[in-house]
Amino acid sequence: MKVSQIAGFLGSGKTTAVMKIVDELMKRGYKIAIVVNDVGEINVDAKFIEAHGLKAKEIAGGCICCQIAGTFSETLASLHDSFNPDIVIVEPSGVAIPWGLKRAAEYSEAKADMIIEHAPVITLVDATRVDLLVKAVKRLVETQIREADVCFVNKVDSASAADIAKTEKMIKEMNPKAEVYHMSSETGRGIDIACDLIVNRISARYDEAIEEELLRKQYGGRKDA
Ligand SMILES: Nc1nc2c(ncn2[C@@H]2O[C@H](COP(=O)(O)OP(=O)(O)OP(=O)(O)O)[C@@H](O)[C@H]2O)c(=O)[nH]1
Ligand SMILES: [Mg+2]
Repeated sequence: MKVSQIAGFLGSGKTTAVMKIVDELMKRGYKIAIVVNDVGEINVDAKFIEAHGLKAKEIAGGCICCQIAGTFSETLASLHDSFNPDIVIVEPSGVAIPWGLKRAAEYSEAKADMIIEHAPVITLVDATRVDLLVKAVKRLVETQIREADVCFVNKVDSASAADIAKTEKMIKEMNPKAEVYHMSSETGRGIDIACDLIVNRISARYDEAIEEELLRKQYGGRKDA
């Protein structure tokens, strides 16, 4: 079972992009599940997803959507046993850390008879709020960017050219290895690229040494910094 994370800070456009990506993947014939990790009290995402007719049940074309109940690894295991999707698209909470989620996903292997494959970790970066992100939540944004395989400069339909360039530069500085593309769920830009990446590519399994190395680069060695 393949697990695809669409990460990004609060409000970066994850849910909107996930819905577009799921539509496209279903058109391509894949059986898809969505897991939303919503830590908030008011569950805006579930409402949004319900408005699209995807409430925790199979719909035409084969998609199931559920909110995390219990632990993430149990959710994945039970999704596998009950629905057996080709790909699980995960929208982590806006403050989740990608490598931690990879590890949690792999825990599910012991709970169901399956192997987890990771799609490339995709992080969305909101180009319309780049200044705010750098000022207010730089560390978290940096972690999400550093741990990504691919970053999408998002909302390019409503960001200025200068802000798009600034966002790209920030991503390149924080993670020189990341592939960078543009996305707009408004115009559909980047959605096909995201789907191609999810379907065709595989990202590394969780590796504590790599996580330590990422944290060392970012925080100078203290894992709890
Ligand atoms: N202009 C523009 N606005 C967008 C785009 N994608 C999302 N938005 C808007 O950005 C806001 C947040 O979008 P969401 O998809 O809810 O973002 P999210 O990352 O899921 O948010 P949380 O789950 O709360 O962290 C909404 O008002 C969307 O309509 C885009 O491509 N362009
Ligand atoms: Mg959301």
